[in-house]
Order: sequence, then structure tokens, then C-alpha cells
Amino acid sequence: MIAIYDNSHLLHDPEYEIYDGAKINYPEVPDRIETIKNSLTQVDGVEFISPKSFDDKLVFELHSKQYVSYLKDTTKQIAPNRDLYPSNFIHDTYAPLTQGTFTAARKAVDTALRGAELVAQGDSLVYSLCRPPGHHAGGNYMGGYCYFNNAAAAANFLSKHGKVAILDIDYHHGNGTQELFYDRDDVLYVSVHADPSLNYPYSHGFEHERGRGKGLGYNQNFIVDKNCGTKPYMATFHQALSKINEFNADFLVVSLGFDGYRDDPIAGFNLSSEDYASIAKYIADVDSPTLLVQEGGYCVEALGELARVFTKNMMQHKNS
Ligand code: OKP
Ligand code: ZN
Repeated sequence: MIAIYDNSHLLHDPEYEIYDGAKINYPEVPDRIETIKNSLTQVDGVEFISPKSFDDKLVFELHSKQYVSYLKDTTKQIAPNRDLYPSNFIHDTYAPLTQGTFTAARKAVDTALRGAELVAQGDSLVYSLCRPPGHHAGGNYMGGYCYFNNAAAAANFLSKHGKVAILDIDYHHGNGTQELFYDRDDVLYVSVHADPSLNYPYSHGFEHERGRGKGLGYNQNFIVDKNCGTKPYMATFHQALSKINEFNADFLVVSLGFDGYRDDPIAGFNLSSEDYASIAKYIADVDSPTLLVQEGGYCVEALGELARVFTKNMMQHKNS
């Protein structure tokens, strides 16, 4: 399995999050991806490569020119080691900007696109170690630690080569991804996440949101309770996976969040690393070449183990 990594994610390192009027530590830290990379380096059969630079037109197919320029121009004016809370093109208060944010976020898109290209060329399993994450970013906005929608960029790239399914198993609903494909029937979006009436992103992720126009039926939201544990989670996960299998896609993109893990500091379905191993096996059984795109997961001490277990099980089952 090829894994794609680039160190420019280190340029995005906000100091704080504003929560309930107070400054708290920013959970979406550079160590998340460093830990995952270091752990995968020890796994047999994983080979690392760097992304390359893809044309900006692939970004503009999803994000407006106005939004992209705003991000580029605003970050240029930020002093080193300062956080700026933007007041335009933003969904919520959870997307601080630093001087390096644009560069890091743009490279995360290249990381996802490089993975999509390899999968389009015949690789059966690729892992894009994207950071910052992307699934909350929409056509015209950042939010929830996300700036550009990496998984959506990959899915949109792959949609030129066949039918694409996106399975989002991050704890949070991917409101940006949902929005970007809401009117389309060539990209299916299926997400399993915590109840948005009690959890971020609050605005979207309800089960009645099923797509629009010819996209109707090609968006499926599945809700599980916070801390629900293995049994209820797996029951719902299997319902979601059967939607994916029914669609019979040419390519599968997984928005891979590890924030369902039991010790996650901001989220958690009370899942164990054994649960992530079995989730990986079931996903590997989907009969489509698969791109894993990193989204959330904030228990830094566990991320190395979770990524290792997940990829080992994916690799074993994908080729058997
Ligand atoms: C990003 B991803 C917690 C408040 C909510 C925003 C969560 C963004 C999650 N202090 N913060 O989907 O993992
Ligand atoms: Zn999340």
C-alpha cells in the first residue's frame, strides 16, 4: 500500500480554539499526522511517497475563486505564530488561520489528489495522510478545522473515471462533502456520525437530508449516539455499508476519522482499536479500489496504533 505524506502540514499550527468564550488548546495538532506517519513507517508493505502539485483548476471545481483568494490573501498578512479568526467565508468559530494555513491546506488537497490518481491508475488501496482535514469545508467556507475538502477533491477527480462512493466514518458529519455532492448522482455520500442536534456541525447531518434533484437518494446520513459502543455502532455501520455495496461504485473514498475512539478528547463512540480493525476488514470487502483520506481523530497517543491496525487489516483483506 502506498501512503502519501508531505511535511508542509507542519506550517498549520494554530495555538488555541475559542470554546465557550475561553481559549482552549487546539486539538487538531501537527503531531497527529507525525504520529501516524511514524507508526506506518514500521508496517510491512507500506511505502511512502510525496504528493505532487496538481493544477488549481481541480480546487476551483469545488471551491469558489472568491473563497480561495480570501484564504490566500488573508493568511499572507498574518504574522508568524499568530492566530486569526476570520470573519468571512466561515461556517463557525472552529477554523483559525495562521500564516501557513493556505500552503498546508493546499498541499493536503495535492495529497488527496495524488492518492486519487494512483487509484485511478489501478492501485487497489492508497492512504492519503491529509492535514488539515477537509470534510467540513464547503464551496464557499471553512469550518471545523477544515479549509479545503480533500476527500471531495479526490472523489471529484475519480468521478471522471467512473462512479464514486464516499464513506465517511469520522465522528462528525461531513457537511462540506454533503453540500459539494448534494445535486449529483455520480458520487454517493454515506456518513455514519453523532447526532447533529447535540454534536458539531449542528447544522447538517440529519437523516432526512437525502440529496436534491437528480442527486436525490445519493446522500445518506446514519446517526449513532455518542459513546454508544461496539454493538449499536456496528449495526448502523453495516446499514451504511450496504448502501455503499448496493451502489456498486468503481471507486471508494473513505473519509477516515479516528475520533470515534473511546479516549478521544473531543468526541468518541467508545470504540476500541479492535473495533477499528473489524471496521477496516468490512471496508476492505467492498469490491472497489479504495482511497483512505485522513480526517479527524484527536487522541494523539492512540493514533499511531489506530492507523497501524486499520491499514494492516485493510491490506490483509483487500488482497484476499
Ligand atoms: C473536525 B473533524 C469542541 C467543539 C467542536 C469542532 C469539531 C470539528 C471536528 N471543543 N469543535 O470532523 O474531526
Ligand atoms: Zn471529526
